[in-house]
Amino acid sequence: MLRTLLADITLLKVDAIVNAANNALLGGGGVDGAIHQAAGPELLAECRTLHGCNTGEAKITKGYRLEAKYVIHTVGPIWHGGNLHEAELLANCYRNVIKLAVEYKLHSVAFPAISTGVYGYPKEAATKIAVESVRNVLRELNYEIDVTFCCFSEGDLQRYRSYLTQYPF
Ligand code: AR6
Repeated sequence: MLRTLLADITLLKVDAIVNAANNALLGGGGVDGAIHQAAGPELLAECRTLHGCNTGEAKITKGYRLEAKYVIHTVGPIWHGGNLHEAELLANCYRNVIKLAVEYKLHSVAFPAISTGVYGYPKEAATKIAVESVRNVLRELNYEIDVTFCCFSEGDLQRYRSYLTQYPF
């Protein structure tokens, strides 16, 4: 099931929250900073053992002081105008997060709007990629999981809602 919510992702009680990280996986601003702040220094210590992450890929850690059991870290593309495989890389983030969630047999996962903050990805296009890539990979893997698109602004919430209403399946 896919749903949207206006919330601070660090407060969600789900099996895994997704972090929109950078290649170093050593923290940063935005949602990454908020997740590290809420999870505590143990998260950074585990991240150090992962030796970074390529753009479009995903790595899992424990959630430590978060309500979520796990954090799945993924690295979205920086928007450079659309000709540097940004769409494919962003779709890979969603796909690879879901693949890890399936591998760990998770029942619920919450995504932020990856790449649409500091990394500058156009929001409308990013919403479509988020919803369609999650749907496609779940269909391919024939797996049921509760997916929350956790929005951090009214504008994002409206965008996800209207996309899901317009394209319900
Ligand atoms: N809960 C939910 N969503 C949030 C939260 C929160 N607490 N805080 C921010 N957002 P961004 P990016 C939303 O910039 O564009 C970091 O420094 C935010 O409103 O966090 O992928 C990393 O270390 C936006 O919709 O991630 C990287 O260097 C979305 O999360 C870089 O930023 C993503 O915004 C990654 O940039």
